[in-house]
Amino acid sequence: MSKKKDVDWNAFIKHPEAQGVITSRTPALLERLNFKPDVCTVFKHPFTRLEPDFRYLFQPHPAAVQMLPDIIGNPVQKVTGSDNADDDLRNHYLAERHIGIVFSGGPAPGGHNVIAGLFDAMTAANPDSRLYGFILGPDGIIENDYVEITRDMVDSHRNVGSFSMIKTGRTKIDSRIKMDLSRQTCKNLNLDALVIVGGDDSNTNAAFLAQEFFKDGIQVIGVPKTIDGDIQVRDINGNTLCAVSFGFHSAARAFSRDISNLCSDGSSDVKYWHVCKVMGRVASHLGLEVALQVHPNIILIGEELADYIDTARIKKAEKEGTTDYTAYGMTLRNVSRLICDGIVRRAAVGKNYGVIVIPEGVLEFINEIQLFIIKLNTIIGEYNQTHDTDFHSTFVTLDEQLDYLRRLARQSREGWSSSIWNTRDDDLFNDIPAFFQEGLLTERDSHGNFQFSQMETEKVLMGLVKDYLKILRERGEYKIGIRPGWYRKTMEKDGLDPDAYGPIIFKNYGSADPCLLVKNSIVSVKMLTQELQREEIIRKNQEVPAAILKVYQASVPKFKTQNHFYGYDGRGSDPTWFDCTYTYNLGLTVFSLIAGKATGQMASIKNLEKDFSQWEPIGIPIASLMHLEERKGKLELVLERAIVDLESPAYLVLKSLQEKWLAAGPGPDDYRNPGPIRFQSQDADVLPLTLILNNLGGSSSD
Ligand code: FBP
Repeated sequence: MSKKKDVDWNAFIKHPEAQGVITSRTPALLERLNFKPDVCTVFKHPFTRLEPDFRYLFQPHPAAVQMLPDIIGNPVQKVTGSDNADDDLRNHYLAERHIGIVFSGGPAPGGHNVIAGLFDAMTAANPDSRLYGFILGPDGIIENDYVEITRDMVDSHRNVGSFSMIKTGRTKIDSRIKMDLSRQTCKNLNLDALVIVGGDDSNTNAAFLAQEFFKDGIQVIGVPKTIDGDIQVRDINGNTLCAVSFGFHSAARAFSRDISNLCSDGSSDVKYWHVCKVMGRVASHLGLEVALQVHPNIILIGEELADYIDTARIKKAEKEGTTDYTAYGMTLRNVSRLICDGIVRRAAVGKNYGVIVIPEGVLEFINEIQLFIIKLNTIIGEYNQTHDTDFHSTFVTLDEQLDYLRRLARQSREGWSSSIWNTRDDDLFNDIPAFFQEGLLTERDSHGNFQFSQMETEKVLMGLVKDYLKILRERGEYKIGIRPGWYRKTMEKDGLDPDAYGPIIFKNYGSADPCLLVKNSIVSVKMLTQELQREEIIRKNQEVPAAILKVYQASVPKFKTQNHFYGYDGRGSDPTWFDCTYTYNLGLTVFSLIAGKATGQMASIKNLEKDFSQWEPIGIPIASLMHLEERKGKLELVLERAIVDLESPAYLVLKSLQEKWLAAGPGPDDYRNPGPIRFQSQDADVLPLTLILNNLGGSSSD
């Protein structure tokens, strides 16, 4: 046996070439760190001022007027550049400041650039100013856990994705004690302002904190973050003040890149349907953007499902003098039929593969599921409010939870309580698979939101799809189309006359159809044999010729799926040019709002959907954007989320191209490859496609 040589591993590690390839400071990272986003024209001036812009009007909710009296009157504030400053502006603008910043909710690409923009602006105004980052989200404020953000920290995170510099969390500052602890932290740090970078719930929190800290003189500014893209602000006249939250574009591009790779793989190996669940709690904005980027064969848009009206059912009910409520909105079964239709049509032209995009929030738009979600939110919320312990600690297993629901149903049946859970709910709930029940009963987040990303939506839908495809196969309606040339070659190779067998086996033999379809009545080898014998092309007891068997086997579809979930990967992606530039300018806007003495405002950039030269930094009054929504079983004042507008150009374009993307015809698929995430501003599709298309419709700002 040969003796092993002693190897000096350290020599390898120290080798300059090894050092070059194992360093975490890759060329791509260095390029990002050195990238300098463009700044809006106003920021090229030494000072900025705020000018109230009364052209934009809102209709504040009475509850907001009552609960947020000190910030409800805020107007939209326009940030303007100024070369000169009077003493008052100079003193205030250049003052030494202490500012705290926190990330709240899910990560979104671009967050670090908000910090970078704010840091650069505040230290340019006064190098002694300090920026504190609260660790792990709002918990950091409550627990006084923070870090002072230094230039080195900023420089090593410029244009880089994730929220890793100070981390994030989902805690809601929603009780007197949490408010008091937060105030204490802000006072300890002598904060002039607190910046909350978050989604709808976090900006809701920002409004309540702005109200709470108003008398203390601590300003609170929100920043619109969420990959979901559901923070979009228009005034009552439809003027767009915030076209989309940051992070949306980068996440959509990250998902699109991966899904486009699946399109390439799928159309090469032609044996799988790739089922892609795409993040986005509730609204389908991400699904819509991804579909425009990639052109998948099938895409569901939740908002469209809720809008569906079954006219045939309505007419039938009218004739019978009744009302059929199930005719409004799609059921899970309807949706699965829709998917099957696409699969069967593609199979008929020989394409037994494809890509389906399912937004994670579609369940919210499916009648029967939405009802369960609302009822269970209420039951869990009520339980948590009236007991010392919470629902999920008391009822740990699914059986215990089902048992509790059963008790509620019994109580309501026997009339001892007016529980919203009745016997019918219980029966329907018991009909759904256990993993789905578990998903619907899963713990709500701290804001009372249903956690769609924990649901195996695609598994539920595809389960129904598989069941229905089986029925269609048994009925002979789901077949793979056979290419006529291949059929002819296969037969002739075995010395058989294709024209003699063709009319017996196929229902469209001799037609101009691109593919031959085996007759519906032939759904097994036995039936194929009987048909050939009946037509006397083979004798009784004679076996089916091998070539015919081969053709028949090729027409029998095997439905195989691969499920994928695109969510957390996109949240951690590096930002696109759009998000790098958007967020850096948001950071600069935050400083201008603080220097301009604003509070209860959300930093925003107007005209995002237009050329960069037209981008305009503004502050939007958060309190005016709030409405009442069901949370944890109660109505709460929260920032309104935007869902997909079914009249928007982006949606209408998708609608008109869906048939083309299904590609249930002889030609090739219409897949689109958007390429990798880059930050070159000259790319044609440098903005989200949804924004580009919606801008064509003139639905944006003046
Ligand atoms: P934010 O609204 O906080 O930005 O989070 C959005 C999101 O990424 C959703 O798309 C998704 O449903 C959810 O967070 C997942 O949350 P969690 O991180 O708790 O699993």
